[in-house]
Amino acid sequence: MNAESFLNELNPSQKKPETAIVVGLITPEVSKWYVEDALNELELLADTAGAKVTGRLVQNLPKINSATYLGSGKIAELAEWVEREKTDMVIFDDDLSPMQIRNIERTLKCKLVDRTGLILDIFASRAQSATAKTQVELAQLEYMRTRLTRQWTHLSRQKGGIGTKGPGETQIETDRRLIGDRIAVLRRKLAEIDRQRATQRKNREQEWRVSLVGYTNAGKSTLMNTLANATVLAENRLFATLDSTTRTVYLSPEWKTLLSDTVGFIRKLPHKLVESFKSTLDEVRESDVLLHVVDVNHPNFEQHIAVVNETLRELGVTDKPTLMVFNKIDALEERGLLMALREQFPDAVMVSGLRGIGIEELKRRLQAFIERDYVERIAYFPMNMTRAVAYIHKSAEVLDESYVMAQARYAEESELVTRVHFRLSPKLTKEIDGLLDTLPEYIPTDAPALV
Ligand SMILES: Nc1nc2c(ncn2[C@@H]2O[C@H](COP(=O)(O)OP(=O)(O)OP(=O)(O)O)[C@@H](O)[C@H]2O)c(=O)[nH]1
Ligand SMILES: [Mg+2]
Repeated sequence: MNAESFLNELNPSQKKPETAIVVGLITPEVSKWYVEDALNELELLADTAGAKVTGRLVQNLPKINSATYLGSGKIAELAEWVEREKTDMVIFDDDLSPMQIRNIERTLKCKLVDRTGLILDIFASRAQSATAKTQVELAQLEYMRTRLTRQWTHLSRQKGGIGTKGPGETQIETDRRLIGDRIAVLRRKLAEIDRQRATQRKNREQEWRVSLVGYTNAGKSTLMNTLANATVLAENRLFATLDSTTRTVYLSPEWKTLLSDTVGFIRKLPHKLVESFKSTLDEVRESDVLLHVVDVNHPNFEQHIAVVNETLRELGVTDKPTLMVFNKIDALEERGLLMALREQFPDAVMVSGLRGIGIEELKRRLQAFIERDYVERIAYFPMNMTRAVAYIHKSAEVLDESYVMAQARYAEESELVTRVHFRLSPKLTKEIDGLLDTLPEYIPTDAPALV
């Protein structure tokens, strides 16, 4: 063992980061700009995973090479580069097929990583709670299994087909079975978590539930902290948040909602990962309103908005009332930009979660957004039902209350009753209408009220 590796063993944090080259492809469907931006993001992902990007390689091809991803000449060039600089790994912006991996491995003498593998790695190192860990492990195994399966079919064909099992195949079959067993265990665990969460959510059915959604690093957790006075981890790294956290937020002294922060989205987020995170993302699926947080300083924020909408669609969240929240306006270089944004996106609320700018406006807009769905009722209560009237005061917003003369159906004379005009959340209509159904049916008479 040389001195350097000895020191590394002693103090792993001193370890030199692994070096990486990131690789992307421009094709007629994927523009140069898109690839540049995707690679910037891939670098950020690599950095989050603890690797240091030392180079970038982009090729322009009419289509992805199904055997080697890049053209074979480019692969040879890359191999030389890796050799010369002693690069530890090459990270591909697209997911590689098992065949591509095998072919590239023949030429490139270093670790090969693709975008999904990288994202899964980050998720695995960031998962804290038991739920997040289970979800990530499931996604990792699903990712591995598809690769094994394809490789296995390939091997079985290579080795002469039906009935002739080579030792390699047996091993892979065993692996597949073990992975399959483990996946089944994890799925059962997650189903149990789902059940528990569903019960918890049922207890909160009558409360307004708002979820923060958005691209990773948009500032969701920071905004959560500002709105709810919370201390959720927020940092300048991708996927700082993997679990959902729920806090109470007062939009005004008498107006309470439950706000949830959750995992951020990214382009090409692996399907399996989205699926595995179902328990966490149920929070989003079952909330009443979404706050879609956007980092307007990002040069590609509009594309980020599209990716988030696409991911939501994938999750089956399509018609949720959504308020766009344009964040980090404090960092906009010119005031003119803010004006332009306001003009282009008149419905978005402009805030800075970090500096607390626009937060009151956001609360007001959110409240108005929720109140749009409120329903109005007018009810007449007999004088002895003071508790019912008090209950209306407690659970709804009373717009007007007065004493009037009214006649109950089949009654001989009119009597003095309390007339209450109120607004209530659609979540309470069933309960309140149930209460109103127990009241006598009154018809107001024109006789003036006595009081
Ligand atoms: N300048 C500025 N920076 C902000 C603002 N809001 C958040 N940030 C920074 O942006 C980075 C990401 O913030 P987070 O709140 O962790 O973002 P997130 O959306 O929760 O990210 P993930 O959990 O990783 O998806 C942090 O470095 C924040 O300090 C803001 O209003 N202005
Ligand atoms: Mg976060």
